[in-house]
Amino acid sequence: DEAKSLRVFCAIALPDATRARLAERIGRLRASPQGFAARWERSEKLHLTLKFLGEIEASRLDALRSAAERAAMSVAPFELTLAGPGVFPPRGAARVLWLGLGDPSGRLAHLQASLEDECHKVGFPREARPFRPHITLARLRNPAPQLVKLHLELPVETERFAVHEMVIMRSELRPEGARYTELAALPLRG
Ligand code: 2AM
Repeated sequence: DEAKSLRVFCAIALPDATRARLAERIGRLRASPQGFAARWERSEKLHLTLKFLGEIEASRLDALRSAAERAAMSVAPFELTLAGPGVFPPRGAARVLWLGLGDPSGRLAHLQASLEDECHKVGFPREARPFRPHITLARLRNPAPQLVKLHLELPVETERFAVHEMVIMRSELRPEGARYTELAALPLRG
C-alpha cells in the first residue's frame, strides 16, 4: 500500500483500564433512547489527539517523526486525570460529546506546545485553534438535547493514568468509520 499521501495525527493512547471506564460511560449513554442518534466511538479507538496534521505527503513522514521525537524527548512521563464532560460546539446544536482531561503536572500542555513548535520548524502549519484536550466519545447525527443533558449530568469517576509515550496515527476514512493504525511510538524522556 504505497500511498503518496497519508492522513495522520499525533495522539496519546489510553491504557486498557481507562478505555474500559470510558466504554462503561458510553454504554450508559447509548442505552438512552436518543443514544441511537449518535455514532459512538469504539473503545479500542478512544484516544487523546495532540495534533491533527491531515493529509501529508508520505515523503514528509520522516520529518514528522523526528519533530514528534524531539517534542517527546522534551517532556518527562506524567499523569493525566479524566475530567468533566463537554460538547462541541459549546453553544448551539452539539455535534461531539467528549470527556476532558486534567493535566496536574502541566506536562501535557508542554508536550502539545513543543509538538506545535517542532512541527512548525519543519514546515507543518500550526494549529490555529486553542488546544482543548478531550477524548471524543460520540458524534451526533441529529440534535439530541436529552442525550447531551444526560452526558453532562453523568458523574466522572476518578481515574488517573500514566503517559509514557506519544503515537503517530494514520487515519483512513471508510464508509463504516475511520480506521486507525499506529505508524510510530515516541517515548517521552526517560
Ligand atoms: P475529535 O476527536 O475532536 O474529532 C482523528 O480524526 C483525530 O484528529 C480525532 O480525534 C479528531 O478530533 C482529531 N482532529 C482534530 N482536528 C481535526 C480535523 N480538522 N479533522 C478531523 N479530525 C480532527
